[in-house]
Amino acid sequence: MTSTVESVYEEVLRRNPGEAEFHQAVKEVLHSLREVEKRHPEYADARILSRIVEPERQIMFRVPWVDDKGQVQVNRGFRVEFNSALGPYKGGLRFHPTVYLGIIKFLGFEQIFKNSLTGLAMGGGKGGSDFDPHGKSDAEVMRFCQSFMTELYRHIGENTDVPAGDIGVGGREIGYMFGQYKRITNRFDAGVLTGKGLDWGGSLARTEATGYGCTVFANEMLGTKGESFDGRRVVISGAGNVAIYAAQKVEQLGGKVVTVSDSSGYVVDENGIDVALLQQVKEVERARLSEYAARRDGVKYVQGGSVWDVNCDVALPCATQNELDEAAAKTLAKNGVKVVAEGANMPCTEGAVKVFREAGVLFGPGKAANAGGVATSGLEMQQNASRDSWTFERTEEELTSIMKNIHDTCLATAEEYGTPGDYVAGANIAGFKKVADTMLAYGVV
Ligand code: NDP
Ligand code: 2IT
Repeated sequence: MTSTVESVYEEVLRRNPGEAEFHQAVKEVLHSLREVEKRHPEYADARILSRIVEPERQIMFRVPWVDDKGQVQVNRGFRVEFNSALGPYKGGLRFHPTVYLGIIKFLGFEQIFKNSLTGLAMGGGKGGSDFDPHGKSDAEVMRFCQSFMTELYRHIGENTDVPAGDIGVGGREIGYMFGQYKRITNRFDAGVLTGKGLDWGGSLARTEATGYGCTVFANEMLGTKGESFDGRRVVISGAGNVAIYAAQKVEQLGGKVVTVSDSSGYVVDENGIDVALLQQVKEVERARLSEYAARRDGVKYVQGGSVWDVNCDVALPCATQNELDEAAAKTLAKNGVKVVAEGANMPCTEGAVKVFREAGVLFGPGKAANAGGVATSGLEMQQNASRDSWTFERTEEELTSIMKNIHDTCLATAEEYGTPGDYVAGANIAGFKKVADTMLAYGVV
């Protein structure tokens, strides 16, 4: 029996009911693979598509912890080990109240192709919890992280599965989890987690990597039109790790970032976002974005609303999935946006991507444009394995070269498969082919 794109998608819907985000991610990838399927019947014979949409392993577990009032709380933990053809499972942990299996599976599925595109030896995985770090004390976050790792530790390892951060998981959480892992195992296995602090095995430029990489990718996209960020007006959503460092790099490249946002609203700063103040408010004080507006003259704070109403040349969605819908895409296109590059994972809906395509707006999908974070995690693993630490400059240079390479690979692959300029097709096909060829080499496992 051979598998076709249609029948595999139907099977995914049937076997994974209610997991809308996972369906969406699978649909997009499968759609890009029609031409590949025609040219490579060997994939269908080995049922590569049916195998690649099925996680190798899914772990779900109870995470009990005690809050500051002495009350017992119970959250749910996840780790989906999706595909280890190219290397140990690799991908972040997300702590957010909206987390359920469908979110972790969409993220883990995307991660397979993203990690493949980096050219580094990393498989795909993702994990997290429906724990909400907002408003929790450091002590509560620590107790939660310790309980989470007390279960997770038995499933991970530098050659098995290497988690990192994502929404709600940054340096503080990685520290608590690494400390607990070290205590339980009595091993200083630096390579078991990435995103570590600089004194205990972390890599310079990992904090900046996703945002910097996304901006570099967008700059390459602008380059295909003979343009650059210089003098460009940029709208960024989100105010977390990815958004902050995307803004910093845009500024370095001569662009002006006029917005950032969070789940409560957005700011418009016509003088250009003050990244140092943003870091102080978000990273040091862990305050809301409204606090940024309160401390800076001439800044408009819009409660609720859509950041995509603000006109710009370049839009970088850096908050969360499906934050930019068809209506927002139409507004952006009407206002003359030239380039959209996804810093977040799947922030643009299927309808939004269609609008960009039809309007001739260049669109860089997350699995290509935000691959700088996991790529630099790969560089952190290299440094850990060789007990070395590189300079910021060397690490950033490697990151930049990986991002340019991904950009060029997307375009070359899109051209080869008959969809010139289509970064979505290019990223999906190039990411997929390496994994598929490796799965063929391994036989049916
Ligand atoms: P952070 O937790 O640092 O920041 C997340 C930001 O997005 C916050 O401003 C948050 O606002 C906002 N946000 C989160 N959920 C929602 C929501 N449901 N609605 C509106 N706003 C929301 O996360 P990161 O910056 O690390 O991650 C942002 C995106 O980038 C995610 O899609 C992540 O998967 C992706 N990504 C991250 C990488 C990394 O290395 N960190 C690598 C590649 C991709 P609020 O505080 O109000 O919740
Ligand atoms: O979505 C992502 O690529 C990440 N959250 C980073 C994963 C990693 O292992 O660094």
